[in-house]
Amino acid sequence: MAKQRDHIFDEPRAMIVDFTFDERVASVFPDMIRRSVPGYGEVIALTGLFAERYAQPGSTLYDLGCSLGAATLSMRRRIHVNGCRIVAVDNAPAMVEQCRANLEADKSPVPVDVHCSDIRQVGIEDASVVIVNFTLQFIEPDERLELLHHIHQGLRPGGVLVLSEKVVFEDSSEQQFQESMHLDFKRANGYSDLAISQKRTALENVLLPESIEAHETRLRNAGFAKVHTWFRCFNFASIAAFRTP
Ligand code: GEK
Repeated sequence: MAKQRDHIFDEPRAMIVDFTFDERVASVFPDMIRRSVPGYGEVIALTGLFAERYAQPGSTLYDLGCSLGAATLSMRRRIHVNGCRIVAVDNAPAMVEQCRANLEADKSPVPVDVHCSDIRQVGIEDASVVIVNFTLQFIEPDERLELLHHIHQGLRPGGVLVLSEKVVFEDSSEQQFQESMHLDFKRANGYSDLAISQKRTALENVLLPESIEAHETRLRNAGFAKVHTWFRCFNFASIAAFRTP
């Protein structure tokens, strides 16, 4: 896995364009996401526990918006039932290329197919576990329900969707508090105020967070009968949504 430190937004820029997942981002991604997303390491490690508990024999596990394959690797090492495979999907060629290399270096026997495509175009079939870690936030809000409905349709009864997102808070004082703790987290991880502010501008039009309540309501509207927020750290949260038998 690439081990380079993220300096992408360190130097002043005359013009800041929208954030894209290109070669430069792929080369520093593990460092970037760990220093930017509080709780990322825990969510990835615990994703493996969802696979361990909910993978059904002969089913498919999906990692939608897989980036360099961290959640896929975590699941792959903890699947103990027979006949499973993982489908990992990302639409950024640079991320997919590095993801394939990371998976090849891993010796687990569970087969993985990596697809370079939009997660809105992927067929979800015979699934027991679907992971969408920090990726729905990059899809236009009015397209999110259709995608979640499609995932629900493709899950077997008893299957689970794990949805992790950056979130916002309806109460303005809580929003201010959680956002300022996130800012402290990034500063403590060595990002300068300039780097933080330039990255925020680059993400402004592409990362569109919603509240936990909005996600939970949409998941129920998509057909998920049981919806539980199981993790939160400042303004990042993860929700488990179940297709009931
Ligand atoms: C992890 N889950 O390490 N279709 C496919 N991929 C997409 C789309 C789309 N429509 N939009 C964005 N992506 C990972 C981290 S990162 C989160 C996920 C972050 C991809 C994009 O190319 C990138 O790789 C990923 O979603 C988001 O657990 O960088 O904040």
